[in-house]
Amino acid sequence: MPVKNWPAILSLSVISVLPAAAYASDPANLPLPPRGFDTRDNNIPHGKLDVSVSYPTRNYGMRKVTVYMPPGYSTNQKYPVVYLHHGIGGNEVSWIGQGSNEGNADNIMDYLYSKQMAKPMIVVMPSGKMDGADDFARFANFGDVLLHDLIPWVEKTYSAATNADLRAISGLSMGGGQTFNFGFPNTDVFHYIGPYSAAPNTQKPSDTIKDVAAVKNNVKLIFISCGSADGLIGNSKNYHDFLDQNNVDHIYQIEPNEGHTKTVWNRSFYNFAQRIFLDVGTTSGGGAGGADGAGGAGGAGETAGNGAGAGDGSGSGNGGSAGDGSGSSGSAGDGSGNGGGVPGSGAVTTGGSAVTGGQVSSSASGGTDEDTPATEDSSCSVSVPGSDPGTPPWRFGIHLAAIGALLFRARARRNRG
Ligand code: FER
Repeated sequence: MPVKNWPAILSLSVISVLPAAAYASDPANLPLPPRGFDTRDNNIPHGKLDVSVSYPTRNYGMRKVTVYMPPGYSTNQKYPVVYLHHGIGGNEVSWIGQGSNEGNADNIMDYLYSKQMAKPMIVVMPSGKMDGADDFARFANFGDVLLHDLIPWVEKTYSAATNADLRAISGLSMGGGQTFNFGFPNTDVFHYIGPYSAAPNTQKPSDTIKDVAAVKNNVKLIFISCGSADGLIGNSKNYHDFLDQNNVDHIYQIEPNEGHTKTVWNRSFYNFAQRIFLDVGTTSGGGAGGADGAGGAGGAGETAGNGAGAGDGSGSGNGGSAGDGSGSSGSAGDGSGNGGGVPGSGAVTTGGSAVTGGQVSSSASGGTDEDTPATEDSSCSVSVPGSDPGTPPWRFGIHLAAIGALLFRARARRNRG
């Protein structure tokens, strides 16, 4: 194996020293997001929103969807897509803080990009309730629409990647139920599954997971979250237990003392979005920009060539090569940083294997932007072998590039002196 894959080697070697999960796994206990992660910040770039646009369905006429495109969205590249579902009283604007106001996915994505904590992705927020006899049927009937109307329309209308390595499904409450119900039977369509505070529409694990091996082989991240005080937690716990019993890696994130609240949903989307699409290749893999003289760390062979410069900003590296098909973190940049932020130009690849009833207050209850508890805390225990929720593997490359830059400059100074 050529040495240029050192970021991948390092991230794998770091991961391999993590203790294997002891089943049954514990909750992940992820740290709280920093203050302001879900509020609009006028000092950072914003993605573009297509709010409440219509798309055709075969059986329900025109239906509504809101689409978030990342800052710098360009049709020169294909983006991964996360399909993000609302709760019982929601619609296509609930996840952008309007209507029933269940979350702030747009602000959270803006925040994550501003910190270089997420891969550029399109966030598709459909109205996920079709016609039907009752709410269970209305939410269930969206499954067929998602697979056969919405996804094809998104992939035709936006610069969206079209393979399962680059598709995620997520959602809150009734949308969390949809995430379980549509995600697990379709592991050839979605390789990341993130249900939050799943509602009683959630089908039994034994009904949605008929093929445990397919889940293990296909799904790169299962992220289940719920408030510890949510009367609906049993729906999530059932899956946690089933997955543990079948030795299927997953993150089980319990938000302490939270009920069925927007606080849980925003934190959950923040945690999920930064852990998806990390190790897969697609078009134009761009490396992280290089530290001075050290060359850019390789990109994960991902979509955007938007490598931000590590180090002192004078270096660029020349972008990572595209993912190598084996799920590595991409190869290193080529040294000799010079110029600024040159996007990589990797070829198209698909990355490889994975690392990796009660009462409810109201679907719109819970924290507002203002009362979202803030501040960091450093406790973070890991329940997922092969995946470190604290630091996405590709970020090690950036650290290494910075270290390389320091060494390079120290040597240059010695040579001069
Ligand atoms: C229920 C409790 C909660 C239920 C649905 C919900 C249909 C959904 C809540 C939400 O989506 O926020 O008994 O039955």
